[in-house]
Amino acid sequence: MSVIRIDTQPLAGQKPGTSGLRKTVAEFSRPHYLENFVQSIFNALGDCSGKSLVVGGDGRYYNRHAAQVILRMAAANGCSRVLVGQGALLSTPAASCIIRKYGLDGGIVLSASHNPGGPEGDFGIKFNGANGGPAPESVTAAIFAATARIDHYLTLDTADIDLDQPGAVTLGSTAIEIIDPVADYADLMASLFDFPKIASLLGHRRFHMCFDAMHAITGPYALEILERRLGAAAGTVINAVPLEDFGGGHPDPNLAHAGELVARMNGDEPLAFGAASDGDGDRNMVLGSGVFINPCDSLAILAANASVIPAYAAGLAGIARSMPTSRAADRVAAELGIPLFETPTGWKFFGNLMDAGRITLCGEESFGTGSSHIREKDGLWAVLFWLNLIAGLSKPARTILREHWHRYGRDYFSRHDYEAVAEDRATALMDALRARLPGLAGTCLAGHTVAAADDFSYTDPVDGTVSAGQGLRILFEDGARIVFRLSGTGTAGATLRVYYDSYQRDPALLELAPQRALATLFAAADELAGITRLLGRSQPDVIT
Ligand code: G16
Repeated sequence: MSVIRIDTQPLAGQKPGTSGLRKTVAEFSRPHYLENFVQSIFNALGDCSGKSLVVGGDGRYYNRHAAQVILRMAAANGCSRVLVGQGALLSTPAASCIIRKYGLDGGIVLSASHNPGGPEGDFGIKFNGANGGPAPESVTAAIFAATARIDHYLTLDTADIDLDQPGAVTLGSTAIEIIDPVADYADLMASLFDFPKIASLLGHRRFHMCFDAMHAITGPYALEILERRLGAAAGTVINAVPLEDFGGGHPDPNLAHAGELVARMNGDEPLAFGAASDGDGDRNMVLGSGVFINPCDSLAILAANASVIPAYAAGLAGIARSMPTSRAADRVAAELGIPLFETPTGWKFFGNLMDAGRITLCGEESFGTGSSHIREKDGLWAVLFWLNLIAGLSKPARTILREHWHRYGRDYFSRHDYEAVAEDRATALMDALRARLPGLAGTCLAGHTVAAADDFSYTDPVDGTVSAGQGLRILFEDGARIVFRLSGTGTAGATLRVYYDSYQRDPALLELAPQRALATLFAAADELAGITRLLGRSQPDVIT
């Protein structure tokens, strides 16, 4: 088995986005495309000799092939040890857990998250560092720079190895360990939450719940934790077998795509609690009986009640949320007397704050919630947190939600996505709006007067890195807000995201449908940015 050097040249379209490189399978299948990017990761890391990594992914089409390619290239580049999940499977949170638990130098995670899979679907690859978190912008910039210089990659002249049996093999002089992808993560969850209390809730004859794994990676994790360790009834976890095309579904845990879960929540025997996770297991959606718990509210509620959970009973250091996420968590942080950090969209911005001990909990409107137990957002962790709260407070999820609104007021929130828009049109809309920001204060739009408007810029309080151009914010005198951003995770054209939130304290107005409560802001956004006129779209493609 010898190291071979393959000549190549830079390929277009290898700039990492919000969360690694996410492209269609067709793009990844182009000659040298995957190999160029993987070698660029190794080149950006510098000398790889002696380095240890974890590799695994969400099980989508191309996952197994990519894992084999990466193992050969890791060996050829001199890595000394690579842990790989059995079947090349690993959820994103489990990868983060394993990097931290075994003190590895990093990991390569294969996933396009909630994007559809299969030969016609998407694939993705992201690098996580030694803290277990997504590579910060300095590292993704170095990887991108390496993709522009690459002239060869290294691999081994050897066949695929059997990834379906746990055990150890050597590849060249690299030790490859094929590990149980679930055990370490399940042990970590057991150390954070009151498992006996959750088990007694799940064993209660009147508490029925459903977890929809959407034929994605969390199936094996949810079966082990919810059904085997916590004793939930068999069948609590649905769509539990990871499939390469997610069973033809869209593994995005929202009300539109988790249709089977929604039907069960509203079925003949309505459930008390429902939850779903996404392709790679880092997102979560939680539902109470008759209520959808918005991710922005979920972060605020977890923070407000964290003292119920063993791992967080000693208190929270601080909370962080991405800028477009509603300000519900800010109200909790203020009451707790702890700092609240507003970061750009992207989990990578939370890592420094956690490493420096500045925050314990963080979350995003995009169905991501997490804590410093790892450095990724964590879908099942959020579900267990909610179950521990329901058990610890002896209240159903819907009551916990309503009591929170009555105590803190409600931050109505919605996001409207315009997908697969021509890139030049989306850019023109954003450029025109950006140019108008300095003169907007005082303007009245659909009954809301603009107080301030800016293009969000973040200075990392730990290392001083400045990330500019992170979203256009329109702040109104009445406390409402509209944010415009272009997504960094789409694979077709551009996706315009428009985020809306407004604050309501009147107890009589806490139960409105968000689309109704925010309707005048939708009109204001169209009047201001000309969405209908410039994009030719009268309705968003997705509303969350
Ligand atoms: C990724 C990032 C998140 C981000 C989301 C949406 O999540 O990890 O931090 O909020 O994309 O990003 P954008 O608005 O740029 O599309 P995931 O679950 O897709 O990996």
